[in-house]
Amino acid sequence: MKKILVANRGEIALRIMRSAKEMGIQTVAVFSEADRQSPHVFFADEAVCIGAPPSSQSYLNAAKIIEVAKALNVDAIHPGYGFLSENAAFARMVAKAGITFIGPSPESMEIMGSKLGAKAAVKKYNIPLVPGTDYAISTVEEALKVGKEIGFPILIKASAGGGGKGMRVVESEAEFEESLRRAVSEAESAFGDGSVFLEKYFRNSKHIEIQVLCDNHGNFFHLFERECSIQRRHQKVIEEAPSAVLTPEQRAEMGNHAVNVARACNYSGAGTVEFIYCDGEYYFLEMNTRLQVEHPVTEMITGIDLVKEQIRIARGEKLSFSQSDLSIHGHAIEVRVYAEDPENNFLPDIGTLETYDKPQGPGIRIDDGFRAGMQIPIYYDPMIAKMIVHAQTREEAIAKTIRAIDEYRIHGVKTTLDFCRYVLMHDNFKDGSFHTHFVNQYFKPEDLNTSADDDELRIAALLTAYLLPNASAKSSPLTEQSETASAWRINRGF
Ligand code: MV4
Repeated sequence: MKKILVANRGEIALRIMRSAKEMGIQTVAVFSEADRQSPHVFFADEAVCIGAPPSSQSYLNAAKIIEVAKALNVDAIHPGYGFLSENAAFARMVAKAGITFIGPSPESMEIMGSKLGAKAAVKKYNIPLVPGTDYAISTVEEALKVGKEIGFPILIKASAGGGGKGMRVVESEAEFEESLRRAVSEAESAFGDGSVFLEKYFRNSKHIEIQVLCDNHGNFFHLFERECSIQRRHQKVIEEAPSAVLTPEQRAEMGNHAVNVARACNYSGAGTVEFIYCDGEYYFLEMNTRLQVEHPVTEMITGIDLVKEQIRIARGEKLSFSQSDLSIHGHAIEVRVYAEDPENNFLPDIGTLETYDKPQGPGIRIDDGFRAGMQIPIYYDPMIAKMIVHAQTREEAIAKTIRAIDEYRIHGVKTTLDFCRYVLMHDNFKDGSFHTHFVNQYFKPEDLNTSADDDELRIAALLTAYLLPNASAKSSPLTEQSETASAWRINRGF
């Protein structure tokens, strides 16, 4: 494997290319017209523009990407996450072109792409499943019968859904008919497959997922868990490893179950098995057949470079370690820095990154795909960066993450940094008792106390400097506006 094309953009494209380069492998970037100035384009050995900014005309254009790969004599394609990463048809096209797809087989992707297919595949292993149906429900009569058995609330899920898409909560019998009809018709139009099934709805649950790595020589290993409950609208914002609530016994059990889920679909490569955790019990939900956004927290606690392992597995190599070689070192937290306004319902806040200064120091890793002066394009996910912090204990990791958030300087767009600080300082985050509804349950925009805009803060900083010349060791507020402004914000008791 001498040359890899990365069919992705932004931080993940760069992150994949870095590992490839360290392995002595050449890299090819593809990019849309909106990403001409992106770091991944400059980092790659070769880069090709594949189309207009909308994903459908660039990063989702499978035929174009394969055409570029063939023209440049590429040996393998890494899809990253999102875009074509879980598209079995794309994986087949890649193989047909004589190119290695860095990921699982199309068959594994298809089994896990169907939630009912996944339940059927894991049946022969004793994996805890959520009480509910392992078959598609088509009539209200069937649904009501199941409803009586498992009790309300019930969650209707689309078999072809996943990641929160195609779900509907039913609170009572009276709502069932209407909800079922809507769920089927939504699933039909969104996925072209109207199959839905029922599950007992666990209202206060945690989302815990297990990282697996599997080679093509019969090795199926797990790399412990990630706790991903802090999310809004099914978009995670803070993840950590390990979870604050699992016992060592549960960790080992869940790891075994995850490995069996991987076995059930003859998995190859890096994958993630999702569980729901409620009152000390856990149940298998679904498997994601790709590298996940939050994979770095696992890398930090295990010392394993997941992308390098993906590449080695795709080259046909055996994993060089065994399950007993793996252990957890310290604690890692990832905060996602989105160009979004937490005070305005987390609406994307696009614009130019006027200031972009990253925090530094031991245990801090920033995976990003932007430089100061760049525009955040409107066409894609508005994630600016992932900041991953590693320390000896959970408490130290939280304190270090807060310190690093305070050090991050971003101006020009609103970000989720202040929101992440709010979460990290919350008692329910500190004691580990938070659930997937943390944001809806606790967060109010007023909690951020950042309503003063930059101009107000600059004026306040000037006044502070004039009235209290010795209040701060900072230099002139005219040249250090942002520093002084935020120091003032902190002095204000924030
Ligand atoms: C659930 C659940 C509660 N009970 N299933 C969301 C993502 C997908 N992987 C499965 N998800 C869930 N499945 C049962 N039986 C809770 C979630 C869930 C969730 C649900 C509503 C609103 C926000 C949520 C966030 C994470 C997980």
